[in-house]
Amino acid sequence: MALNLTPQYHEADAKYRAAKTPEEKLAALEEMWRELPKHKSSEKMQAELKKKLSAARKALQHGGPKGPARVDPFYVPKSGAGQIALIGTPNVGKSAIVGGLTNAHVKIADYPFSTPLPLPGMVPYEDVQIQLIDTPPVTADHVPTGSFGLWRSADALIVVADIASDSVLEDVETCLDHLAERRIELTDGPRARPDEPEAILRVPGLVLANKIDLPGTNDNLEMLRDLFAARVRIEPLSVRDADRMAHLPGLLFELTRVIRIYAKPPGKKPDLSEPFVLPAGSDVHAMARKVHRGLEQRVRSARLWGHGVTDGQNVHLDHILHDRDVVELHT
Ligand SMILES: Nc1nc2c(ncn2[C@@H]2O[C@H](COP(=O)(O)OP(=O)(O)O)[C@@H](O)[C@H]2O)c(=O)[nH]1
Ligand SMILES: [Mg+2]
Repeated sequence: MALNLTPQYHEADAKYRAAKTPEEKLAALEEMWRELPKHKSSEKMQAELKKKLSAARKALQHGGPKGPARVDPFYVPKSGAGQIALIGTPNVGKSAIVGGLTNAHVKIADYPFSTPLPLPGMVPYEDVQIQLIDTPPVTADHVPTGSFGLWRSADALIVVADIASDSVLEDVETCLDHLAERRIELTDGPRARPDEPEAILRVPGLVLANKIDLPGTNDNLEMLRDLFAARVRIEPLSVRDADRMAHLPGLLFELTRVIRIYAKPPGKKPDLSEPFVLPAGSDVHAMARKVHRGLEQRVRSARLWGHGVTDGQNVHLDHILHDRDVVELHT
């Protein structure tokens, strides 16, 4: 039987080979483990991966054979429909955004470096939750240790800028440069999964031009757009503006590039209580695998309610699904 490794597995494998720190290695291995099909023909790979995982965990706990105990405080386990990390220079409003959308106890302060470690919160959007991570600031000549691993593993990245600041252009450039140095570019399209370690990683992302409520910021926004709009999407924001904040969860969901699919047991009503969350572009086959590992081998046909089909239409297993589709699987 073929192993049928997913593109996500190959991407995680590439990350593992490119990993420079024990934290990055472990994060990549954990991703590989999640993505590895767990069936008979992959038993050998499973065993090898388990060995590597336990070695990587030990290396982290002990800091190597002789070193002191060490846990990476920058490693944030993924949770919810997607993980989005903020990047920004000091005082741009990163913590205010996370504090405004989630229950995380962020510290919002008008002095710099008030956020020493990444702090995740969960943003509710319709029937899913999106993980949004507040982070310590970057400056032109400083990137907090550990940021790199987070930037690579996050599903999406948001550069936060203070549009009222005289240095807003340099600040955005600083963030994009730090990413570029680590071979990361923000994209309006899907996450691109390079096979070779040296390839540029394209991560869904945008710039939030925050504090648009402050006077005289429209000129800066225009300048920012003139300079950067060709490279990256720019969205104005004000944490003080309830309407703009209310639009943010939808924007975050868009960035995660996932779709929500509901399962309908044959002869019953669809289960709308909790969606299956899949990468955009997934087909019925991927849905079956998500419902139950191994089910994808047994599913023979499917009926679909939703985007671009008549209700209950029979579709092929390679039919590409859309957000909010309802699928009935037949084995
Ligand atoms: N006027 C205005 N002030 C904001 C906005 N967002 C954040 N602030 C203020 O900017 C300062 C820095 O915010 P903070 O979230 O701590 O920035 P961080 O360093 O990027 O995490 C605080 O005094 C916030 O109250 C906004 O949209 N408008
Ligand atoms: Mg902060």
